[in-house]
Amino acid sequence: MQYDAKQIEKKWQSFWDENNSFEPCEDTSKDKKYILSMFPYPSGRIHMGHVRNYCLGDAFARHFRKSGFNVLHPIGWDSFGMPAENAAIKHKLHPKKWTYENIDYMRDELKALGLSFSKNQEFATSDELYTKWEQEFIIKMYEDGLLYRKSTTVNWCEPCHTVLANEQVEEGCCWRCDTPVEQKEMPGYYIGITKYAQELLDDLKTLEGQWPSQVLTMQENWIGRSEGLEFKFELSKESRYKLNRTFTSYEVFTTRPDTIYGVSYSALAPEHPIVKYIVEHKLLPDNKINAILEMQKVSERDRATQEKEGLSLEIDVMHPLTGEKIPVWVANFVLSSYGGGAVMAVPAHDQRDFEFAKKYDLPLKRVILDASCEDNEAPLSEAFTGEGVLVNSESFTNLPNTKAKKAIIYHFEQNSYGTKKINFKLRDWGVSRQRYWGAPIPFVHCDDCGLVPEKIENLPIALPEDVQITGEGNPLDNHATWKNCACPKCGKEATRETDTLDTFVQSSWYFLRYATNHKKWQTEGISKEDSKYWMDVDQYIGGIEHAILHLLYARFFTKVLRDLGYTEWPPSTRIGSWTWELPNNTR
Ligand code: ANZ
Ligand code: ZN
Repeated sequence: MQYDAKQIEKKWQSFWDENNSFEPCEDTSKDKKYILSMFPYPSGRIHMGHVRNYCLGDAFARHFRKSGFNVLHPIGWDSFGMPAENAAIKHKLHPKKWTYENIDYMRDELKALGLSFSKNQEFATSDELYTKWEQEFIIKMYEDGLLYRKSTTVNWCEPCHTVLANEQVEEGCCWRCDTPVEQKEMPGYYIGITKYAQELLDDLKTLEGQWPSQVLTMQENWIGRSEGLEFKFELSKESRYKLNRTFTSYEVFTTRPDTIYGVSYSALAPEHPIVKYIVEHKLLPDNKINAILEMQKVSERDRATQEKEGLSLEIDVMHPLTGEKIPVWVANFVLSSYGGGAVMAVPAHDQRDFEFAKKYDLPLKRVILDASCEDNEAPLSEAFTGEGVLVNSESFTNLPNTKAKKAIIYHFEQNSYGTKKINFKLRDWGVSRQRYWGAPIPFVHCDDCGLVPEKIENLPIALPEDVQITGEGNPLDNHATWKNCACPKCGKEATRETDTLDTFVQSSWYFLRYATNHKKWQTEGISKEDSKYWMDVDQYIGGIEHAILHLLYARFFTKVLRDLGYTEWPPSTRIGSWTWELPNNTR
């Protein structure tokens, strides 16, 4: 006998279709399994990566259905984003048409594979109802102080008149027109994920044995908690005078207070306010000012791979303990957005500081001795970063450096010179995109009232359909009738925000949309009852490329929606498990 795939499979696929064979049941007394495969971007056609991923999920779903569980195995579409706009530019197709036609095509492809997805729970993130809820969350976050607007440097392409994501910058040039990308100050919206940094870190422990350990490590490093000392460097009298008394001091953060007596210079980021002031007021010779301007042009990302570079700012600060004068430099390896954007440099014990000091002939002061080394007098060929005993450190001399760390922090605190400080690498999440095909950020700019959130009853703020997409500028910005509106607060003429949300926002809560019965969703949004029953996800299947951002944002949104009162299922942060059995939700 021959297996006639075309005929037999079609027959059963139709049977499943007609009988709604893969819908979860509403009986919440049954044990459940929520099997989730990362939803696809509707790029046009299913590829082998999709097949692999969705077959894995399907095997789980079918196994648990046969074992008597109530199984939620949904599919949907992560349907906002750049490729739809690129298709619009290239093929002159409307992004919406392109997207929804792709969805129809790909849905049929998935069906032909025999995958057992729920039909009723399907949705696309560009559906207006999904946008409506997302905009409401954004407004609530704003009211809670979790979402805010601020100016930062972004990649800017002048000919295209647009902001570029890091991924759209190729060797320093615009991916579209090949013009060198500039760094430009622009306002944008940020979500305060750093407020949840500690909780996001702590909860990784609850995922041990469930998520792959390398994913946990990657998240831990990304959150990047460091403990150390924060203190102020006081500018010398002459330097204050030189800076027209605009500055008296600046903050630095160090994880190595035990090396405080080894400081031989201090370095500021090229964007540090003092550096900016010096440039603005031309307080250095032209060649130095120009060199600083050049440094500022390079993005922080590119600086990481550049050779260490800097110059003396011709000012100095006082050592907080010895009162000795310390020269201040600007250096390209100092990040502007971390720990005050300034460092105390200890070339003998920090490799970056070492390389910089060698290059510019700055002094080296050794303050920690290597117990395992015979000759501590020999010149260092690289920084000594190991443990050891303090020397040349006044009353702290002879202390083991781990003890000295604590003792020195204590000494700073006692004398109000500084405080113990915990820093995170994690940065607030910039969610603004100057693009058309995304969820509009629901705010209005009013000359009198400033930034005003849209009224909840006016949501969703849907995208206008009649737009010209050329790749230049933001189509929403050029759409007068959409952009001009009434201020929700005072009613006067105002303008709509034209930025749209990063597509990662949509993928941060889609699992909660699925976990609500589709009928309830139409009227209620996320159902507390349903989400309590279905969450957590019992098995999540997807690519390792999402190990950091997506999984972190998803954990974060889960906490935020809980704190905003949209869900009340156990406040666990687990959205996935890589084992068969889930332990009880405990926190
Ligand atoms: C002096 C020192 C001596 C340091 C030493 C290290 C070793 P984490 O938090 O682990 O990344 N640092 C502080 N702010 C910085 C910035 N904005 N840009 C670049 N580097 C910065 O590391 C914190 C350490 O990184 C801090 O401790 C500081 O250098 C540097 F033997 O201070 B350390
Ligand atoms: Zn107003």
